[in-house]
Parts: sequence; structure tokens; C-alpha cells
Amino acid sequence: PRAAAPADYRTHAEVLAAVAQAERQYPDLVAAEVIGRSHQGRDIVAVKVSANAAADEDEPEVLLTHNQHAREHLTVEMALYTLEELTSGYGTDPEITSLLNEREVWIVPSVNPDGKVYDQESGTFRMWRKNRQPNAGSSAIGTDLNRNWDYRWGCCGGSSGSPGSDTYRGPSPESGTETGVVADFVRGRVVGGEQQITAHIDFHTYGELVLWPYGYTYADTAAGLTRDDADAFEALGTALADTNGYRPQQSSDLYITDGSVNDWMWADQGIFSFTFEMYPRSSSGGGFYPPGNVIDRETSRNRAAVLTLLDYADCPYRITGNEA
Ligand code: 0X9
Ligand code: CA
Ligand code: ZN
Repeated sequence: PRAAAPADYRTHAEVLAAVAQAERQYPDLVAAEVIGRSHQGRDIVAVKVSANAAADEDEPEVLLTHNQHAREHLTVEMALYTLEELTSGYGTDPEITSLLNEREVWIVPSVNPDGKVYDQESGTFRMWRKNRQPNAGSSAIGTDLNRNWDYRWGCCGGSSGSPGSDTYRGPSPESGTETGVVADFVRGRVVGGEQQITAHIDFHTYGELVLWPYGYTYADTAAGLTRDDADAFEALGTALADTNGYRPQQSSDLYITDGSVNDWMWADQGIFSFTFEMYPRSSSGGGFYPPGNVIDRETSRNRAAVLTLLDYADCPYRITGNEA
């Protein structure tokens, strides 16, 4: 297909407007909060979708994060698709109705709004990946947020120490403003000593993959990741991939990363955390910039995967029968 134009994807301002519109239209189902601000001061929003959204009910919570990487605009469309699908389906679709009665969903449409604006809003895409935070002692801008999380940060050759690199890990874990905002939000979901979020997807492009921890090692089991855990990740990841036709694999089978979000979510917070690499499968499909006419197809392609994860969020081990 042809490549996209910047206008094929919604802008940061349009994302905020869509969230505000959903809140107005569905006040019982949608409650958005600003969880922090980006390095340049833009709002980072978490949209809670659940029946009786204003109340913190004791229900399993699922987190969906999008757009850690600036140029992965399709992932922001994925967030708005999920918001639209869940809200319009409540009271009309029995599966969505029962899931929203029993789960609380947090959607963060853009973890990296500064990067998104920089990539999209000059008139031509810039192929930008990182955030837009300056680096001391260097003219190079930006940290790769997905190498900046605080679990085995920089341990294993899966990131760069050079500010000019696209996989620059930053000077210290959570040095990236936006990493810290999302990590603080997740830590804030520990209620009564228990992390409420049980399952998470971080949306990326591209490759059509479902990935799970660890990324820092090729080993299938390691500290904090037992055989039962690994079996549950594989079974659940495979079930998700069965719905969208993506390839399921441990993330290190793609390549080693350290300081990535999935490793921190699992090892530090005990959250069943996946990365989805959305459309296209390869660069011939438009790479990071597929045309706007694939957005509906490629976001709705993940409908069943998202609903399946919501379903298993009460006990992800349920999928293996090892309800550890
Ligand atoms: O490199 C990344 O951060 C992700 N791919 S992307 O092309 N969207 O940048 C993949 C992260 C998944 N983790 C591992 N492969 N270990
Ligand atoms: Ca709750
Ligand atoms: Zn990415």
C-alpha cells in the first residue's frame, strides 16, 4: 500500500477531544484522569472504562498502554477504537456488558505525546521514536522509553548508552518523564497492598506479534518467572494470537531488550504484560506509516484479543489450569 499522510491519523489534540467526548456521552462508563505531564508539559491521560466508572470497585483491572514510541500512530488509533467499542457496546453487546460490569479497564492512548506531536505535526512524518527530552552533555534529543523501565535496566546489551541512539536507555531508570508518570500510576494501583492491575498490553507497531517476558534474557524461566508463570504467558499469548493472526513468542526471541515495559510490569508488579506489534507484518505494508484506509481493519482485528484478556484478568493462570 501507499504510505500514510500525517492527516491520516488523529493528532494529540484530537485524541484529547475524543476522550472528552466519550466522558460527556458516557458519564457512567468513562472517567478520564490526567496522570501526569510529559517532559514538554502535555497531558498524559488514563481513561477508565467500567460500569460505575467513578467508583473504585474491587474488580480486576486491565491496563492498555499505547504510543511509547512516537511514530507508532496506529497504536493511538487502537486506543480510541477500544474506547469506542467498549462504550458503544455496553448495554448492547452481552460480552462487553458483562466484562465492563466485572472489570475496570485503563486506557492510556498516548504515553509519549511530545514524540507524537513532533513526528506528526510538521507536515511530514519524521520517523521519530523516542521522547523529546534533552540529554545533558549531548545535542542529541530523546530517551527510548521502552528501554528506561526499572527492572534490570541496561543489564544485557538490549539498549544503548549513547544519547544519539534510537534505543538510548537514558541516564537512569525512569529518567524519562513519561516512564515515571506511567510507573507511578501503576504503583498507585496497589490498593491494600495488592496490585489491582492483573493484565496489560503495550501496543506497538509493527510486525504482527504477541510478545511476553522476559526480554532481557533468552531463558524461558528466570528470577521471578517460574515454569508455571512461563506456561501461563505462553498459553495466554497463544490464545490472544489465535484471535488476530499474529505470531506469539517470548519477546527475547525477537531480540534482547533491557529496561522494557513488560519485564518491569511482570517482575516488579506481577502484571501479566504483553507487547502487541500491530500491522503491518513487514515494511512492505507501509512500515510505521500504513495508509489511513487500513486503520479500521487493523484496530478491529484486535477486538477479540482485548476482550479475551479482559476475561482472563480475574486469574490469568486459569488458562493453563495451574491456578497458582
Ligand atoms: O524494540 C521495542 O521496543 C519493540 N519493538 S518496536 O519496533 N515497536 O520498537 C519490541 C519490544 C519487545 N521486547 C523485546 N523484543 N525484547
Ligand atoms: Ca478496583
Ligand atoms: Zn514500538
